[in-house]
Amino acid sequence: MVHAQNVRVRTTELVAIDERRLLRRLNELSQRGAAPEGGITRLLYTPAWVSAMELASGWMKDAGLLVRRDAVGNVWGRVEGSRGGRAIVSGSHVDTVRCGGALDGALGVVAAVEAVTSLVAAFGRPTRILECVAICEEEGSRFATNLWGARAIADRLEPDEAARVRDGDGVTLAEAMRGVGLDPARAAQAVRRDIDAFVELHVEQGPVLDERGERLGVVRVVAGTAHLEVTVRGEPDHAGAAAMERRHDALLGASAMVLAVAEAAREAGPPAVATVGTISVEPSQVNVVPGLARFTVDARHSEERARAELVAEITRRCKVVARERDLAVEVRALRDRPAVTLSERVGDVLRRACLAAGVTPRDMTSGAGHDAQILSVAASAAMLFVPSIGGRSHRGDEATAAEDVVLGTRVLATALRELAYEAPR
Ligand code: HGY
Ligand code: MN
Ligand code: MN
Repeated sequence: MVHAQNVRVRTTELVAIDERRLLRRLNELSQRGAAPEGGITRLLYTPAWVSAMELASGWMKDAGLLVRRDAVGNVWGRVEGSRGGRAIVSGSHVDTVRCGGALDGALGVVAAVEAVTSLVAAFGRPTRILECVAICEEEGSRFATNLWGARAIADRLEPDEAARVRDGDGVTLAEAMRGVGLDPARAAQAVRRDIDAFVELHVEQGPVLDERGERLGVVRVVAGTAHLEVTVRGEPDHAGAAAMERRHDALLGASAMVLAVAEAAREAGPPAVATVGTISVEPSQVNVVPGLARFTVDARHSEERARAELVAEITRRCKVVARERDLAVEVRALRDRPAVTLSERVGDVLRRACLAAGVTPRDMTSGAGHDAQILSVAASAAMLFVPSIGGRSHRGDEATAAEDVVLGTRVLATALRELAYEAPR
């Protein structure tokens, strides 16, 4: 159990952590879901995910925290504060993209556990409730939805979402929940209305810090993300008998649209980005002209009006291509995650902690989406970035220098100390 003494905590020096334990645990976690084809694939409610969650809850128990699994599978480690009140929380997501890296999400989970563990060991009981959380899912890698864990905490689940969304094998989210002992009917009970601040340590996943030789960033804005599904209908035809000029080839049309999507983002200029990450054709047979093609678009911008214009322009260009090629096209919105401005108050706590480390942090915009983006509706949310070497992420060779992993964790712990160990009045 946590000791009850209140240590006077006024210093601004950087909190010490167990660096070897931190790096060892990151490595242990990376073994959960190591994919034979390289990288890490840790998908929601799969055995690799269960194993990772058991690892994280074991670490929290070893620290003497109160550990519980909520109604969607987020795992919380809590130490009660001497003054109670709203909680100070740190964490990130446990799941990964397919063949992803060892740090996206995982760093924020392991660092939060290390920070809380080290704070309690050094300073005893905090004045505020202090929690670390391993969030169950953020990426949308298995099911046709994403940010499931954070949206459950923030009371942003869609009606009957668990019964409706399926994975590639047709398994519903609800069935998968039952498979790991969760009751989908209780998913809404994961909501938290008592969080004051949420702080997430995350790798930048872009090249800005690394290229400038800088070590820490504080995120001001997380870009908004629109996911679209574009369905192109033409006519299947015989690959040998149908003359080229007679065809209504859905895949040729979709291919022209895919190029148009990238052109629209390029012409909009940074930070606009648009990505076609999936495409499928029907009947998908070597000797049949595709009658149908379907692809997804991920379109992002840090300003909401500009993002709406980007989505509108992408839609317009797809319709122009369809008209020119005598095809039918349908553009359907799959999900929309608005851009958010994170908490200035908690961001300043992070900035002070960076200065305690002798580092002036760069103010940044995150092109990547994050749990903090969702949790910013339920708490004052802030994010700290450490460099991604070469800006690489969402790939097996994602990497951050060990000394930056350690620095980021110590700065996180220092910020949590200011938030949770208020100097006695
Ligand atoms: O898509 C994203 O930005 C996040 O990695 N899920
Ligand atoms: Mn990611
Ligand atoms: Mn992430």
